[in-house]
Amino acid sequence: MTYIDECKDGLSSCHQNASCINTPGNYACLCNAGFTGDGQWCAVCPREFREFNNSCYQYVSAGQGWANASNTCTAQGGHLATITSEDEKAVLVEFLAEHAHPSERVWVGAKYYDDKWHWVTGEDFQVDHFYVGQRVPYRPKYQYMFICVASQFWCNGPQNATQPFICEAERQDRHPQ
Ligand SMILES: [Ca+2]
Repeated sequence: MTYIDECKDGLSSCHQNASCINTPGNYACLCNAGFTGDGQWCAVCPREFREFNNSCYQYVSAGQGWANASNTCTAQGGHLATITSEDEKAVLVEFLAEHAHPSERVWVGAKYYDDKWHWVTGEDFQVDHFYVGQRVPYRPKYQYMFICVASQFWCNGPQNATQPFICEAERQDRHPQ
């Protein structure tokens, strides 16, 4: 009986962030410390998301209404992006500059009700970067927040507007707060 060392012979399908462990007749892939996955895929962010300045974001260019966009993010293990610090605001500006077209309006995870804005995650709404006159819905049904990529300002619109969006997910190597 001949043993093949799939690890040594480069025959394994382990992800670049995994270690290959040779076993008789087979091999196993184990994610390295700090990464999570099944060995074929090991990352700090869930699939579909990419790491960007220590966070996990995904830019979805195929436009959807706000509610569908929100569901799409949830189905992938995240939520529409929430902006809860000046740092995160800056990170998202950078992320959008890399992915979105300047003319685009991009949904994020805030909704207006009970006379104020709420993040979909329930995080405190503290950072404020609304465009002049946009902090209160421009029209009664304009209860959904988007970012104007060119100006970086926050604006509000109706949920059926078809726009690209940003999803955010927790890093898998950290415990969610
Ligand atoms: Ca966030």
